[in-house]
Amino acid sequence: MNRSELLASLAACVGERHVLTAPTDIAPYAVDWRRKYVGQAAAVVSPGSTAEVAAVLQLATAHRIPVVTQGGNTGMSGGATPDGTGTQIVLSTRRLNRIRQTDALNDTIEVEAGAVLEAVQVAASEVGRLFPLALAAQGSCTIGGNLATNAGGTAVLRYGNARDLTLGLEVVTPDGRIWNGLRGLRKDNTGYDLKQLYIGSEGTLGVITAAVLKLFPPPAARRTAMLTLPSIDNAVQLLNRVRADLGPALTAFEVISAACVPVLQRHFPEMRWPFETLVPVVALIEMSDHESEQHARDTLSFVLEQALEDEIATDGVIGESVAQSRALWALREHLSEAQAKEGPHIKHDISVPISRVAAFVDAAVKHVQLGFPGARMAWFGHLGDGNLHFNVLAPVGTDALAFCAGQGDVNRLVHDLVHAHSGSISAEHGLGQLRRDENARYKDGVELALMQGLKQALDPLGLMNPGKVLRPLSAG
Ligand code: FAD
Ligand code: 2HG
Ligand code: ZN
Repeated sequence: MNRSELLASLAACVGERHVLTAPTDIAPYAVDWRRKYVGQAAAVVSPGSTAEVAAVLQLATAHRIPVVTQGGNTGMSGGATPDGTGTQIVLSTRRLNRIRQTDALNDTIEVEAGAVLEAVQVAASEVGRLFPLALAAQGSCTIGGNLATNAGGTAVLRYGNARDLTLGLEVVTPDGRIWNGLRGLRKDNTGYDLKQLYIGSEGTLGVITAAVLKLFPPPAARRTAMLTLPSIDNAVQLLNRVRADLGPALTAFEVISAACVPVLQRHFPEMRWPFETLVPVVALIEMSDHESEQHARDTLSFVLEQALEDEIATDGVIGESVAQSRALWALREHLSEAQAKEGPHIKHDISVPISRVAAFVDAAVKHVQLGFPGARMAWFGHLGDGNLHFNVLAPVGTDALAFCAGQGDVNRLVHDLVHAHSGSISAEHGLGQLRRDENARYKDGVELALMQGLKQALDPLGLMNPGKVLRPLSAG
């Protein structure tokens, strides 16, 4: 099939205006959010229904056309970017964005894969419920992308990651069959739990077209506090203490290292950093209270006072209003964008057992400093989940691109330490193309072989997002 036949056949599946073919129209779909990967695509196709997704995949299978599924294109691992051959098609889920139904009594919502996360949060709140998945990209990332990457974010500590929030899925298989697994059940032991395979599969096994997600009662009040700490060890101690004091009311425990602050201030000067002096670590704590605003405030004030009294923390502020709390969160949520504006840098999305976080950070800081003098370790992240973004920025005033040419050496140093601390080299962003080969270095051989077996069973022609997560079998 030549290109014009392909385009005509795709148009027959979804309608001509939902097939993009001009290079300028395709370009935004062929580059990732970080602008690290730039590919090419034969076309971008946007189905408007599950049946249309099935028709596109039947066509792709019949003519052996590789398909890269894309949601909001906010992924951090290059998973949604086509390769450079120009032979792959991008299947965009943007038009599959309906909220199909909410069932407040069952605490569930059924949504299509292209629904933007924030729209799902709003739909849940309209029926008096909370959909707790929360991340800084929530205004553009989609539920399909969230599930395909098993996204984490800032509320995992209390509510779990995307996997924990999913009860049912609808998936189109590579050969175009529709699996309706849209069950809203909390108990269902009728065989293999197939949805778990698709969650976190990064578009390599099939296209997720819809999901049934869990909802929760919204809290009566939310309060946020920011505390300054002399070390990461103190942050871990504080986490341990607030977990005991707040129990399930603790909904987020994030940390920000000192090197992040000047970068944030440089690129978002309008944001007010609440502390005069730069300290090694700042913790951002959020509690959700099911009693009242006053109860939330009193509880968090008590936690803060105790931490100061026992010299775990050195200073702290409490968001006195919703607006103040939002302002504290905004500082955390803009770190990623600030680092992107600072220039190319080397990302690590690691997790280690919480009991080993302090030892890991101390060792990583020491070794990177020794190996790459002047490099800025602007780490931050979800301490409550043992997940840090140990990002390494070029020394101030140096050529960032040249620095990033040494990414492999920095990755190796950091990831070897992660491995030595029994951790994971991809806690929440997925492997995509960024961490595929690095993962093969650390993953158990049997586990990798089982993963290859699953890929072969579910996508025998290797058409779904080839080259992401696993090396294509033919590549050895
Ligand atoms: P895309 O980028 O479009 O795709 C991501 C992967 O999923 C690709 O492999 C793609 O092929 C696959 N995919 C997409 N849709 C489907 C589908 N329907 N069926 C099958 N496969 C599909 N991530 C976190 O986990 N936690 C964070 O806190 C976080 N914060 C972020 C902050 C910022 C500022 C940014 C830019 C990103 C952040 N991310 C975070 C990363 C990103 O937002 C998440 O990975 C998100 O889940 C991706 O959703 P998306 O719709 O943009 O997916
Ligand atoms: C976050 O926690 C995201 O803000 C992005 O996962 C992390 O930019 C990063 O490295
Ligand atoms: Zn994160």
